[in-house]
Amino acid sequence: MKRLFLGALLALATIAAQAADVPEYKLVIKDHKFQPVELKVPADTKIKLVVSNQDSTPSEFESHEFNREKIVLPNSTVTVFVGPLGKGSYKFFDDFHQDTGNGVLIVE
Ligand SMILES: [Cu+2]
Repeated sequence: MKRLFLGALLALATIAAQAADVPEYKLVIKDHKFQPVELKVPADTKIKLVVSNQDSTPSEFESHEFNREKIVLPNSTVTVFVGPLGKGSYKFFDDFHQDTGNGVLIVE
């Protein structure tokens, strides 16, 4: 019984450690624009993008270049895992506000 508990605890600790290893980056959507417009992230590394929409209208975080698409409801936050990506620039946009909502991941 005790051994089983210890095993479960170790498994949980391992999961927590793996999650903590993924570097986290924040993007804010405000007035249908991304802040920052250019986000620098490390090459060859899986990253966690936390996208917060501070507007009162829904947005859709999207990128053809790193192949992600996720709706961000008003005053809500979503998590998007990206990469690992090679060095370069990868555009992303707000599919619902393409005239203003544009940004780029600078992978270096
Ligand atoms: Cu879309």
